Amino acid sequence: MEQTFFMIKPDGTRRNLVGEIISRIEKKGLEIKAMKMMQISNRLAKKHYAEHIDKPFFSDLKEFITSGPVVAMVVEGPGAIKIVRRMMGQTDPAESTPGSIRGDYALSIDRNVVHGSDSPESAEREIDLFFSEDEII
Ligand code: RTP
Ligand code: MG
Repeated sequence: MEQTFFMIKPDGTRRNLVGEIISRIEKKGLEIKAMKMMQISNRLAKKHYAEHIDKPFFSDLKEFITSGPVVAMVVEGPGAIKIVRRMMGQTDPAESTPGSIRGDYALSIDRNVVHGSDSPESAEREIDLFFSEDEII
């Protein structure tokens, strides 16, 4: 069994897409092992998006991801990391197939509704950043 970190971003909570998105995860057969609604601090944003800290879009990304509540999850299933990434669609919603979360609910790259870990290393790092061991069922 593989675990991934999955998050509904502030635009998703603001637009009341939480139920819709969680429903897709559940219907796919993936298991939610941990979940919380929280507001990301500047400090956590820098850690979570450390790989992008020197990119030109970083300050906008940090501003956005800290702008409202997110719903953070640990999602488990066989091949969960790749499966969740495929369910999300491409980073740029304009490139995302209809039927994917971003393909169905997003219009722009800087408001793309969800995050999912992109590799086993990211999954381990991100789960550890957002959850303590006793929060994971
Ligand atoms: P995420 O980490 O949020 O799940 O998104 P991702 O893996 O699909 O994309 P990533 O390359 O990790 O980028 C993180 C977020 O930064 C914003 N971004 N903007 N303007 C741009 O060229 C650009 N590139 C990336 C996006 O909001 C992306 O989700
Ligand atoms: Mg990423």
